[in-house]
Amino acid sequence: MERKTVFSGLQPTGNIHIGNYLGALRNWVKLQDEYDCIYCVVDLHAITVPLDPTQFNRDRLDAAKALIAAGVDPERSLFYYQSQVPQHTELAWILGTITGTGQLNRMTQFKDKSDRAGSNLGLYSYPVLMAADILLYRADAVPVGEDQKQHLELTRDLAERFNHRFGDEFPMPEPIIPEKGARVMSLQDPTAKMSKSDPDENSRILILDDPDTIRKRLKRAVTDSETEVRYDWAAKPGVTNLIEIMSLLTGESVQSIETEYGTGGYGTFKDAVADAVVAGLAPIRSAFREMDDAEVARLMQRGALDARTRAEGFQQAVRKRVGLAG
Ligand code: AQP
Repeated sequence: MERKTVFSGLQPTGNIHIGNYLGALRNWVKLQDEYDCIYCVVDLHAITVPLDPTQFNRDRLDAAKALIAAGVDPERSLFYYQSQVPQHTELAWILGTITGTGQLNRMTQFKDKSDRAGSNLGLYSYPVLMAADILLYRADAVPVGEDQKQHLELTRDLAERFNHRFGDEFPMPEPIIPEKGARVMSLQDPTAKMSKSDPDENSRILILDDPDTIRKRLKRAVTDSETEVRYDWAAKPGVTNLIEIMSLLTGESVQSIETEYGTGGYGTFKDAVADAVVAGLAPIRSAFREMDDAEVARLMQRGALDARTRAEGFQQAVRKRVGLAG
């Protein structure tokens, strides 16, 4: 039986956090056993906010290295930089012509980010490029965190609209959202998601952070004025976030964490969460340090070459459908 296709992307903005890891990346790695996986460092999405080009170029390579260190296997998955496969932007333009501005105006991520970073056309049309990323390969499934649900709905709408207008071309991609970890919250404001672009560095733990930094950040994590370690998103979001992070990284159940740390005080509990995070991220840090930059750059070039060939086959069909072939 033919394997289903999975596509997902991650922005190389230099600070991949445990939200990205637990919400999306861990699923990427697991899915490689079963699916035909296409994973992309979505560098064109990242330049929608102001960046220093030299630093960004470094961050881009570091993101590729971090993803490989976390378990993305370029021998099993197609892995490359989005900007090196021009079919992504070509399809984004075509899909843009069938996207209503009313629908884009409702995208919550655009509203959040434009408030923080200022608005521009790239940020506004980001969800259309994301739809193109996914539809380009006719992906069946997309492993993402919960924050991307709305963008995936737009992708499905655009697929349907295109199929209706030009003939059946795109399958309907399904999100793969983990039951737990789909929305890891900020350590400083547990009502907001952990985010790369939060100006407060104490709000997140990066997958390459050293043990001291991890311990410091967790010590400072916002909890509440009670002392009980109990899983309750409504009443105790800070503590619940930490329980969930610990459970995901150790495999221990929420109930057994509650039983073990319930009345022992927040200090002891936070130390235990820090131990779990340090241990869970140690293999990624050490794999990252051992990696050779030139070798990764070579792998990314090879990935782009393969991706261009594959994307071009699909894109020819789209051109034909809209009258752009020949
Ligand atoms: N807090 C989170 N919890 C669970 N999953 C998350 N993701 C992001 N934040 C969380 C998932 O990580 C994948 C890669 O995300 P991205 O690089 O496209 O960035 P993003 O979704 O815009 O979120 P970030 O990383 O926090 O960046 P900013 O600050 O720019 O919003 C996606 O699958 C996402 O769902």
